[in-house]
Amino acid sequence: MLIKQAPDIRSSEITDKKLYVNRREFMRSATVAAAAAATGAGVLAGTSASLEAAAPAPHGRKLENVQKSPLSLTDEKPNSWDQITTYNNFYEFGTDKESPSLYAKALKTEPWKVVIEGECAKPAAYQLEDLLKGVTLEERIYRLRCVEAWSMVIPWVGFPLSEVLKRAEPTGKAKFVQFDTAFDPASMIGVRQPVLRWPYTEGLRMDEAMHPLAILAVGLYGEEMPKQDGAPIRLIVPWKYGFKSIKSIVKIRFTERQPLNTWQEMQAGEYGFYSNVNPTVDHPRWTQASERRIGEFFRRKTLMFNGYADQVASLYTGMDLKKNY
Ligand SMILES: Nc1nc2c(c(=O)[nH]1)N[C@H]1C(S)=C(S)[C@@H](COP(=O)(O)O)O[C@H]1N2
Ligand SMILES: [Mo]
Repeated sequence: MLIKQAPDIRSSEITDKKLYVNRREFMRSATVAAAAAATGAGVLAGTSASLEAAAPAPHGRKLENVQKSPLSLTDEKPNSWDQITTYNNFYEFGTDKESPSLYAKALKTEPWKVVIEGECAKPAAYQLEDLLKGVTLEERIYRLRCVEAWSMVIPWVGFPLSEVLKRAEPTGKAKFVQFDTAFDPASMIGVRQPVLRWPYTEGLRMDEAMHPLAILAVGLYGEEMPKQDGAPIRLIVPWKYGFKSIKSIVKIRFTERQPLNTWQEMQAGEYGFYSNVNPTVDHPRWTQASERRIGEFFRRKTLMFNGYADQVASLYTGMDLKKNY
């Protein structure tokens, strides 16, 4: 990745950056900027993990037979393993970005059961291995845009959510799908406080859930999912704000009525059910027109539906996206 040469960085920009970057990350990039100034180098390969996309490395178990997908981004460089696994939102393990990487280790992910229930002909309680039988794992390199206005590019490994949903044979009454995260106060230090209503719950409309871009992810960078990123199985809906992409799923439920997702229940004026990435609808407390890509110095423009408009805009024809935020 190219690092902007130190002489081009105005001190006002550095001050601005301090306001929105967490302290640890600022210190890291400030160190690199200083090193660049000292050596006169514009590119410092390998100087800092936060600035170099790490090649797949043996952090966990390698996933076998992962296929490339034509639905992956090809023109944006993925964030590094280090960035993706140390800057997380996973409130079950604390509300700051570093806590999940420190505390999610306590989560016991084997064995793992996923219950599929509600409006379907074939409800079942699957062991994870059985749920994954017959699915082809694909690498899906997607943008992830948090409602807090930061973003990353992440090489997930997963498979279409639709495959699991179809297997359950949803009935005509199944209009929505609800997802629940595990709730285990013994291993999740965050759930001992009523920060959110637990278990963390999310939902999608049926046609959104069936869309080919919506995946269940079990890994990243070709390896099994790190716990802080939602092991052993999580949802990824790349055109919606990150909080829709619920982690460590234990239940999938077909419903007739729209589920009440956790963040909407917390603060309905700020977080809706749809939560499509939309640069024209600001969060009441900050702009959504731009975002900070983790590892980059300057903000970039946020794209409608997080850049996936060609694929998903038709799901919302006729809807007022300012009302249905
Ligand atoms: N169960 C659960 N899922 C969750 C969250 C959470 O706190 N709990 N945070 C969400 C938010 S706000 C974001 S931005 C993404 C972050 O995913 P990442 O940490 O793997 O980048 O996870 C989402 N899924
Ligand atoms: Mo988020």
